[in-house]
Amino acid sequence: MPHAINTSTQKLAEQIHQGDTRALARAISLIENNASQAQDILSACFPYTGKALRIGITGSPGAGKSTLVDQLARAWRKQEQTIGIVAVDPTSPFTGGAILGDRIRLQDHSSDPGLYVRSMATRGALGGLAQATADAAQLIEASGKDLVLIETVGVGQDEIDIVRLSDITLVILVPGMGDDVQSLKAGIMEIADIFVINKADREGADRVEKEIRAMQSLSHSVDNWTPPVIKTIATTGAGIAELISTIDARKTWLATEGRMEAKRQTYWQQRIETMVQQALLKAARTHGLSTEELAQHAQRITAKEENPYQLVPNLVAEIFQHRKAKP
Ligand SMILES: Nc1nc2c(ncn2[C@@H]2O[C@H](COP(=O)(O)OP(=O)(O)OP(=O)(O)O)[C@@H](O)[C@H]2O)c(=O)[nH]1
Ligand SMILES: [Mg+2]
Repeated sequence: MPHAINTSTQKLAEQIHQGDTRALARAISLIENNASQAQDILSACFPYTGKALRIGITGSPGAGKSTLVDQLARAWRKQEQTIGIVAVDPTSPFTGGAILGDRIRLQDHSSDPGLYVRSMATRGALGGLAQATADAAQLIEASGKDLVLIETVGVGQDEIDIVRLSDITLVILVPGMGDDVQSLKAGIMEIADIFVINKADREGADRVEKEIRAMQSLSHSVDNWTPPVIKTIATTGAGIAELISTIDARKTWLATEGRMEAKRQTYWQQRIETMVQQALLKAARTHGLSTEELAQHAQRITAKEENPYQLVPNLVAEIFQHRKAKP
């Protein structure tokens, strides 16, 4: 049985829904810190979510993602669209000080209530950074933003997981810098709905485009959509208008034949599975999986005094017995 959500949590959710930025920031911090109210806040906010378009922006460190996001946000603000931006893992080992860059740009917009910017860098949250980001995006949606942009450095599994929660994914490439299409991970290439060649002011943009086209000619398009290739210069804003109309086209494409629903359904199916795993793990922690007890089990298992293949089914059985016993 779901338990009742306490009034202060309910109130926080209402404040978020009414667009209270401080309440939103506080709630995201609670999620990052894995606070006990986190699940209840998400639960209370859930009815207010599902209307925003989520756009993932991924690409190598320094590709110009933040500059591009900034340009997109400015353009959309002019169209009266409200926006939430989540910048994930700006503390990349490659660029180090980028978090400061995000903060500086954040201040640019701080007087605009239609724009909310947040950095996520905590890996301590239950389920890791990908889940904390997904949860933060949920809360931003609940605050009524039309668009949620998620910037992430596309290097690891975490980042790929983050991208999965987007409705539309932009993969940012740049000429030169050894950022050849072939050297990019296949996973990242497959998730692109739109390719952006940023820093098109540099030599080699045409070559990158040719490489993408060559790669695309080898694979057949899914559902009549071959990811378009857009060239941008994020520092000047060149190509941003074309990028926006391409995003609109993709949005229209998603809106037909139930594609958006199908995509979100796939996402939730995976997400529920992860959530169940975590809930079980959490229950197991109260049934002999505390760090100390784990160490004791490990010691006994190493000494052949205990069998891990019996221990685990027993632990799982205990969890379910406990669940059933509860009124
Ligand atoms: N020449 C040129 N420089 C650019 C362009 N876009 C961004 N830059 C510069 O590239 C650098 C990195 O830009 P960011 O927007 O911080 O890149 P990022 O991908 O967000 O970087 P990380 O978040 O650290 O991975 C900055 O100095 C930008 O001014 C562009 O189109 N042309
Ligand atoms: Mg950045």
